[in-house]
Amino acid sequence: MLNRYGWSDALQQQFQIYATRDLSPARVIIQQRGHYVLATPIGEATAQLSGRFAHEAEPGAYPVAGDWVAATVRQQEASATIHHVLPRHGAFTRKAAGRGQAAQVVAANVDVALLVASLNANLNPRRIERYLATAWESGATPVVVLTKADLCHDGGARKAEIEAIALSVPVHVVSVVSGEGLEALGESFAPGQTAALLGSSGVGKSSLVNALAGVALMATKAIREEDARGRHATTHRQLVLLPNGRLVLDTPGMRELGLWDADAGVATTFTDVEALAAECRFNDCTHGTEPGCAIRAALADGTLAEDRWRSYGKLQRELAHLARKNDPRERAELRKVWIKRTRNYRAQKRQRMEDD
Ligand SMILES: Nc1nc2c(ncn2[C@@H]2O[C@H](COP(=O)(O)OP(=O)(O)OP(=O)(O)O)[C@@H](O)[C@H]2O)c(=O)[nH]1
Ligand SMILES: [Mg+2]
Ligand SMILES: [Zn+2]
Repeated sequence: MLNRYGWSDALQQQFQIYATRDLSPARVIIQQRGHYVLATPIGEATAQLSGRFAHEAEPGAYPVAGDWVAATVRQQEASATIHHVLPRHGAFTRKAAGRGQAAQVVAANVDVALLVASLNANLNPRRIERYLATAWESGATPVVVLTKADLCHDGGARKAEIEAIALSVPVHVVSVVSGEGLEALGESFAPGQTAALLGSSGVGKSSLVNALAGVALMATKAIREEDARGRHATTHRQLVLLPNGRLVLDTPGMRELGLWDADAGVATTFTDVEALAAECRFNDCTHGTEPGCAIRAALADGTLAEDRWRSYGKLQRELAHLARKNDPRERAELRKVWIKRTRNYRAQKRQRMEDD
């Protein structure tokens, strides 16, 4: 039972310290305001925190969907009590609501982050760039999923545009209406691995879970397609075991989740350089000898500093180089570059706020 939920020898080892008592390993499959459902060795059970855990644990240590826990299970009542949370990997956190407040963990033990955006809405490459940076930072491997292909006539071009910024990250174009791309998406990670669906409300995350599961497990809600605004159909987090042996974790849309302030506008470390490049006469300007090159003009009049331009070029080359490789060490390097990039951006943003 637990093997299907991703239980492994490594987890078994971590569990040894609890195995002496009458505790069983279990995985949190539903989390909704202090109410839990666990997958346990003897089936599903509703669960509560032990009084001691609730009393002693830091808020960030409370179990979330995807967590492995040590619990006492009462078979007759199909109920359980959670006593400990096993160490996490691949955790997604929601940024603190205010100063001095702890960041909140929203999903744990995520191997793959499915970054979902709709081809129907305004597809924002900058936003996807930030999703990617956050995913790398979490320790999960990102995959980009572009949904509602049936509503978009230039899906191929959109895909190419996103592939250009996603570097080595795979980009899937899918539709739950036509079935396009669903099988490939379902097999883009291994059986026993956990993928979390992350993306704005209404992009079709729950619809994907239902299509992959082959049954309507999750409620979905129609959106006003004219402005593509979602209505927060999903309010809890749920881990679903698919018929093909993969696990997907559905989450509420990100605006509510607050993972990224998706509406606040997105930027990367080199927004100034990117804004300049957008002014070049030719879309594919290489900033070499083309006429009407805004980058060369800015370098000439000093608006753009030489060293800033050089470090931009260096980062681009670094990313392009890493993207061509695909072994784990190079992947780790790529992850570091993304993290550095995000940190720089955050530092700049802080600096700007302090300057104001
Ligand atoms: N045409 C079309 N509509 C889709 C597709 N996928 C989802 N939809 C529709 O998009 C709307 C929103 O889908 P949901 O699955 O509820 O979106 P969600 O991302 O789970 O939204 P939240 O739970 O609010 O975060 C529903 O009306 C779906 O029927 C698709 O591939 N094609
Ligand atoms: Mg949903
Ligand atoms: Zn140029």
